[in-house]
Parts: sequence; structure tokens; C-alpha cells
Amino acid sequence: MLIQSLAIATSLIATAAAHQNLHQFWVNGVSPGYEIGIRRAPNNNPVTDLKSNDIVCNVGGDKVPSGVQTVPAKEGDSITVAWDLSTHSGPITHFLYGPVDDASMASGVGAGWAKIDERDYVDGHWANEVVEDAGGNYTFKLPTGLKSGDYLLRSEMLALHVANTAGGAQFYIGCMQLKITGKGGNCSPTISLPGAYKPEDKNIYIPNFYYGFDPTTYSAPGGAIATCK
Ligand SMILES: *[C@@H]1O[C@H](CO)[C@@H](O)[C@H](O)[C@H]1NC(C)=O
Ligand SMILES: [Cu+2]
Repeated sequence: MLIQSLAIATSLIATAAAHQNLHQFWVNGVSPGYEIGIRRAPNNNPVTDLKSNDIVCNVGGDKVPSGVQTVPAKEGDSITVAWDLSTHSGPITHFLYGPVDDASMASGVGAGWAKIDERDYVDGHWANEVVEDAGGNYTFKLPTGLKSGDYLLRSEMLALHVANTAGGAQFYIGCMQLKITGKGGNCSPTISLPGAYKPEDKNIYIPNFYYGFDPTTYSAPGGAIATCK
């Protein structure tokens, strides 16, 4: 009895500790500061309802004006995001939405999200392990071929450890506001959020995740990486 309740308590702690938020980012190695330029979620719980506007920029992330500072960047710049560490297996992806006149006034709800970066399962390791090994950091580049203007940059860490259950996939999301200078262009394809993710998608609901599933075949939700030109 005691051992059983201890085991339950321990697993609850482990679950909570593996929940995560995006806390900081750097543009070419320079950060606007801790939790600056980021739409802050009320807690570190995952989003699991794919039809909810929470899937766009986490809980309440669609509220405008956001009250969040917009941070300058240039097309092609290197972006480092800092997440809480997570032991939950899964990919990391990044999406851009824009340009818009004013990022702080953009809910991000609807069409126009372009996937610009994706890391799945490489060399025997899920992306979350790579992020963990880097102390929570993950670095990628903004595409070139972007119109100048304001954008939302969405970071998604999808945890698949409960994806063997329908509705179990856990989406951890953080949105940043950027003012990007670029030489011009359009990104395609783009997707709608909510809308593009469906509970039964084979990269979201994986009944055989713990037996028979081949992670090397996995590709994260949101379709192909966009070409911007
Ligand atoms: C994450 O990256 C930033 C920018 O390069 C760096 O300053 C910071 O020390 C890194 N954090 C860790 C935990 O390595
Ligand atoms: Cu968790």
C-alpha cells in the first residue's frame, strides 16, 4: 500500500517535471531577455485539444493585444530557443506566420502558418533528447526569401509518450513575436491552426508507439517544410 502510493506519487512528480515551457530565445546569439518577446502560457501543461485556439500559441496565446514586445531579426538569422528539459519522446518544429502589420495584434488563428524547421528521430534519438543534451537549447535558421514585416514564430515540442492513446499526444507550444527584415518572398505551403492537425493523424495517434512502431519513418505534423522565395 505504502509502496504503491509512493510509486504513484513519484510518477506524478515525474510527469509534472517533464512538462515544459519556452522561456527565452536568442537571435544570432543575442537575447531580448528572459521571457521577453514570448507569449506566456499560464502554466506548463500540454495542449491536447486540436480544435481549440490553444493549439496556435498555447492557452490564451491568441489574445490581442498580446502585450508582448516584438523583437528585431533578419531573414536567415540563427534562432536559439530555450525550453524546459523534457524526457517525453518527440519532435520539435518551428512555424512562421506573417507578415502582419503588428505582431502584438495578430491572434495567429487561421490560415498562413509555414513550417520552417523540423527535427524528428535522427541517429537513434528523438529531438527532445537533443534539446535535453543542449540544456534545453535548440538552434535553427529563419529562411531567406521573406517579406519585411512582423511575424509570429511558433515553437512546438510534441510529446508522443501517450500518443498510443487517442487524444493522448501532448503539444507544448511557445510563440515569439519577431519584426523581420527580408528581401521579399512568400512561403509555401502553409497550414491553418487550428485545422491542420487531426486527432487520427498517423503522426499524432500512434497505437503501436511502444511495439512495432518505426520512429525512423516519423515526420512531425504540419506537412512539408515550406519553401520561401
Ligand atoms: C543556450 O544558448 C544561449 C545562446 O547561445 C547561451 O547563451 C546559453 O548559455 C545556452 N544555454 C545552455 C543551457 O547551454
Ligand atoms: Cu510532461
